[in-house]
This record gives sequence, C-alpha cells and structure tokens, in this order.
Amino acid sequence: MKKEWWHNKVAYQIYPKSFYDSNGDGIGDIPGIIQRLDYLQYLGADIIWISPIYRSPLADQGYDISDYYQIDPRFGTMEDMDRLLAEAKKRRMYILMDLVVNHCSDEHEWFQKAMADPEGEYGGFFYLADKADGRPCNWRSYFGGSVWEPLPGTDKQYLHMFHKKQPDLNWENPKLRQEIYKNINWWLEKGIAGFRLDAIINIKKALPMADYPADRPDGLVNPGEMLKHADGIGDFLKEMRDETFKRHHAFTVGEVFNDKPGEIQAFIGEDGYFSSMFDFNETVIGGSPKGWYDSRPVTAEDYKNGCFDAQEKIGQTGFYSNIIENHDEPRGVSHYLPKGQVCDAAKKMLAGLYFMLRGLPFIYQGQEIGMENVDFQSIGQIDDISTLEEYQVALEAGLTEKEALEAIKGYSRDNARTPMQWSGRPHAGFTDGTPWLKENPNYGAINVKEQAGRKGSVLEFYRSLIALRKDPRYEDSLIYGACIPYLRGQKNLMAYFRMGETQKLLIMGNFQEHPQNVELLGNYKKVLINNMDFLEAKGKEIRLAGWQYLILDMGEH
Ligand code: TEU
Ligand code: CA
Repeated sequence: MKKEWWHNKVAYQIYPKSFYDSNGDGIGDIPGIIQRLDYLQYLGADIIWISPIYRSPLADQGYDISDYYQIDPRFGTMEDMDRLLAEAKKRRMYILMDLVVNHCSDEHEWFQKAMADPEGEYGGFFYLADKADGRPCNWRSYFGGSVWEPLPGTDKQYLHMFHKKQPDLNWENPKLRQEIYKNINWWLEKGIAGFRLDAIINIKKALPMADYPADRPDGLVNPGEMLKHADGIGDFLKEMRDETFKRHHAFTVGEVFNDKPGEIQAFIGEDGYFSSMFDFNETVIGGSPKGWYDSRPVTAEDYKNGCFDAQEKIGQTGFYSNIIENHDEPRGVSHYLPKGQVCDAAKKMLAGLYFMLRGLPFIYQGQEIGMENVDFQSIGQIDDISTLEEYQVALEAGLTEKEALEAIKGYSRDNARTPMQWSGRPHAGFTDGTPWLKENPNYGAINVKEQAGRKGSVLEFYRSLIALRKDPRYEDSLIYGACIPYLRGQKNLMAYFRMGETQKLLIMGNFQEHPQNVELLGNYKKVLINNMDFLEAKGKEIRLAGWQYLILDMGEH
C-alpha cells in the first residue's frame, strides 16, 4: 500500500453557517472559523472540510452556487478566505472546499444566459427539453416532485435532480466540463488541499432519459433507480482527476451514494478517481422508499453489520472516510443509540467504535461534544427544505400533523445544523445576535467550555482517541491494519481486531445497557483505552459493563 500524507490524519467537517458568528448577524462566517482554529488544533483535527461558502442564494444552504469564484458576503470576503488558508497552514491544517458541480444555482450567469438564449452555447450547459413534448421522464427530485421545471420565459423545461433552484449541469458537454476543471484548478492554485465532492454520482444520467416503474402513487421514481442504469461515469471522473486533482496531488473525498458492484477499486483504489469516499452503509439503514415517515430505528446489530459489511467490501483496496453524522444526517448519538439511553458512556462507545475502523475518521462539528438531536415541537421550527418535503409526504400518506412531525423530525437535517454549542452563554455562545436557526435548548449541559479539560468528558475522550490514532507506535495496526470482526454473532457486542503486520489491537463495545461477558482468545498486554474507570477481567474472560468500550493491545501476532 503506497503511503499517503493523509492516511494518519483526522478530518473535521465545518458547516460554516452554524459554526461561529464573529459579527453578530446570526450567521457563522470565515472570521469565526479563523477564531476557532486553535480549538480545532486542541481537538487534534488536521483536515478541515468546509461546506459551501461560495456566492449563493442559499436555497439549499449554499449547495446552490451562483458564482464559483466568489465567497458569499454572508460568510466573508476572499481576503478572509486567504487569511483562513494562511492561518490553517501555520497550524499544519489542510482546508478542503466543497465541490458542488452536479448543479449550480438558477441565479448563476450560465443559467441566466441559458434562459435568454436556450438554443445558444449556455443552453447546452443544462438539460433542456421542449415543453410541448411533455415530461421527458418520471424521475423524482431528491426534494420531491418531478425533476422537470419550466424554463422561465421560454418554451423549454429544465432538469433538476435536487431543488428547482439547482439546475443540473450537463456533464455530457465537454465545454461545461472544461469550465468546471478551470475552477477546480483555480481553487487548488489558491492553496486548498482538495475537495469533498458533492452528489458526484449524479453527474452521469441514464441516457436516453426514460421512465422507470413508479415507486409511489405520484407516478414518479426515486433517482436511485435511474442511477442504476447510468453507466460510464468513470470517463468523467478519470478526466476530472487527470485534468485537476492529480496535477496538484489534491486530497479528494467523494460523497458517493449508489455506487455499483465492482466500482470501488476504480473509485478509491491505487490511482483511483478519488482519494477516499464516505462509508454511507450505516446511514441508509432503516430507510424506506415511501419516505422518512416509514423508516425504522437502527439497532445495535444493524449498525455493527453495516460497518462490518462496508469494511469487508473495501478490505485493503483503499480507505473509506468514516462518519457517524454530517450536515445531512441526524446527530449520530441520537440516531444509532437507543432512545432514552443516550448517556455519555454510550456516546463514547459509539465514538470509539466508528473512530477505530479502518479508514479516515471525519468528525462533524459538535459531534466531539456529543451534541444530540433537537426535540422539535412544531414544523415551524424547521428550516430544512428536505424535512419540509418529507413532512408533506407523511401528511399525504395520511398521518396527522402531529404524527407526521413525530415521524420525521428524528431524520431532519436541521438536527445537525443548529448552532455549534461553545458555552452556556446565550445562543450557546455561537452569536451575540439572533441565530439563523434556534440553538438546541440543551446547550447549557452540552458545550465545549464545560467539557474542555474536564476528565471524563466526551470531548476529552475524543481527544484521547485522536491521540492514540496519531501515535506512530500504533500506525501498523490502527492506520494500515486489517479490520477483522470478532465474535460477530454475539448480540449487541461490536468487536473487531485491527491487525497490522505484527501488531494486533482488539476494539470492543458493549452496545447495550446490560453487562455481557467477552471471551478473549489470548491474554492482552495492555488496556490502551477504556471509557470507564474500572475493568472486570479474569484471565481471558472480560465482563463488560453496559456501554463499556475498550481498546486492548493484544501484542504481536
Ligand atoms: O447531498 C446529496 C444527497 O443528499 C443525495 O446524493 C443522496 O443520495 C440523497 O440525499 C439520498 O440520501 C449533497 C449535500 O450533502 C446536500 O446537503 C445537498 O442538499 C445536496 O447534495 C444537493 O447539493
Ligand atoms: Ca456572521
């Protein structure tokens, strides 16, 4: 395995709008990020992925870009951006930007020019069809409704896989692709370390566009079905890699849903299209094609098998980027731990179990202090377009307003988008103004100030995980070692070896509130991590307390 600079690093995702507001307008900003770099250094984060801060109408919170070369004034200026890059560099931190190129904003000049002259050059940057021909296909947008929208002032209609203010860019058009590559190189030449690639599998559509069997009474079909029939994305990804990333030795991590069997080697193997891709195997557990309202809770066994199946799929081919949450997901501790049992011990156990899997761990802002879902009391408290759509889907399925809110609020993206909880000061110390989205009322109990330096806090536990993972003595096992499940059949026990050339560590978590015994194959040399201040062990038999988590050094193998 060719060693890369990022293999032993730890990554952190910032959702800038909610991270830290430096000027009291209630919106997080780049100067706010700069003011918090020392905190990120204290945590031990090396790679920092910043969700979009480009000029945008924020129809999808910045994932609808109207100028790829400008910073949106709400977040700051290009000078702020240059300062951030310089300050990060001083701290040996690497900045990733979000590459959102499946679509742009309908306020982008390309789309404005396409509206003015659909038959002209910029009309070819999008997927347009004559309105008179009717709807070209029955695909559903990720945000509900048909993917087809009338092109204002014309006899055309345009495709949008996401929001109607996010027209899809036509990647079949080489001129469009060259414009994208020019922008990627421009940002890399500015000194960013690479990109997170947004919805990247969506850039290749199944052509010619056709209907697929409807999966709901609306007669539409979810985009994933269409993607199953979309072949040839590798041509685009290879060209993009060769024209941009490779030239700058950039780090790239793909937001890859719907990958096909056998693609992983080409995607993230040696000389792959990307450096890494997120493991989303756990995030889709319990989902339903009918909508969020029909999803079911994730059990400990679901989570364990989701992780192990993903690890089995990738083996030693490359490195996944491992998460328990991000800006699109509910808070991991609320999603993967049983309702009513979300205690600090369980939060630390979940942290340790995902963090030591083979791959690059990403921490999402607030995850490191154990931030939890919001107990939304009304749909009026929710901003997220995806949640508002799923609420309608639940109502259309016959749920009452109360039932619909209860059924979907646990999956809302806004659970992860409330202000970062810095302290017990008003608005969690996020802003001196009024936050754009109300803070989680539990910030008095869960915040950075209360946890930093406090022995036994979730934050200090994350710092101990990060320190161990970066300890060169354990590179053989924790960075390059194989991930081998242990006692996989033992209910609510998630245990796995990290097996290096010579080193063998055993990571285990008792994923339930009741104690259980674990039979070891041999004696352990040393306890490297324990989320509790006791350990009941007799010879090769360990009695794990509820939610207890251990990392044992099993010596050489
Ligand atoms: O999300 C992409 C995305 O959500 C789909 O690719 C995914 O398959 C779908 O949600 C099913 O789970 C990215 C961003 O992370 C998200 O915030 C944006 O809203 C979206 O793209 C559009 O840019
Ligand atoms: Ca601000």
